[in-house]
Amino acid sequence: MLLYVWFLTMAATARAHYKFPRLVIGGQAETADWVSVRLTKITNARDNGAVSDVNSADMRCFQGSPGKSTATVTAGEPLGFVASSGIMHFGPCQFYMARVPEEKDINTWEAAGNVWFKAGSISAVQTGGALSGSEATWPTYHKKQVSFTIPKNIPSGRYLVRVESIALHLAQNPGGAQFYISCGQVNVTGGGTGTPGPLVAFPGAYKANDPGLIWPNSPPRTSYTAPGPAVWEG
Ligand SMILES: *[C@@H]1O[C@H](CO)[C@@H](O)[C@H](O)[C@H]1NC(C)=O
Ligand SMILES: [Cu+2]
Repeated sequence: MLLYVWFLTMAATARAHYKFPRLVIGGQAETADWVSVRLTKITNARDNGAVSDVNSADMRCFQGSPGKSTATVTAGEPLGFVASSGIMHFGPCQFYMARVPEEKDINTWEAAGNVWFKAGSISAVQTGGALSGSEATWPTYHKKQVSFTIPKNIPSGRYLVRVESIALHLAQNPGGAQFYISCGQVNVTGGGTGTPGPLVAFPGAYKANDPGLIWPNSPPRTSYTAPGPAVWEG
């Protein structure tokens, strides 16, 4: 009986997790799984698990294998990620981009150091009253895909695009937030002459006790700011 309950609990836990294996380009075309998105570690790619240590190198791309392919995208157009089995926990979804240096291979470039700027953030919506763990507060909760607009003035070229869904349901204490992460590989065309920033590092950009990584059960929160720098508006 105990074993049976344990098994049901584990199965429910596994179902509640997710991953981001493919891109949605221009609001329509979906790439195949793990082709223009770097394959994540088996804990995510097979088991749908999350990163919870903000100091881990897994905070970068949760990467298991090098990339394989690069998708062509257009500045000013939407770029999305499909959440395989849906975004099953409440919290913000954010998008970061890092320009691949000219001399580097996009499939193997590590994107270490201060190379990432925030390109999009879908965070809590204050609709009056307290914020809660509901779809009304978190627009991405239970969605099958999330997207942002590639900044119009971003210089054309090759970029890694990092999607991050921060799950706050167990984040009552530092270290409880979960990060569902993967990195797409894109060649941006039709860009401009902007200078994206500020640039931050993963790991490094977040601290376990950042207010945006803590979600007290009570009293209910009335405001929330997602962690990391401001979105570069281009
Ligand atoms: C990126 O797109 C541009 C414009 O189409 C093209 O000239 C360039 O070769 C592409 N680069 C890569 C690495 O695909
Ligand atoms: Cu989960």
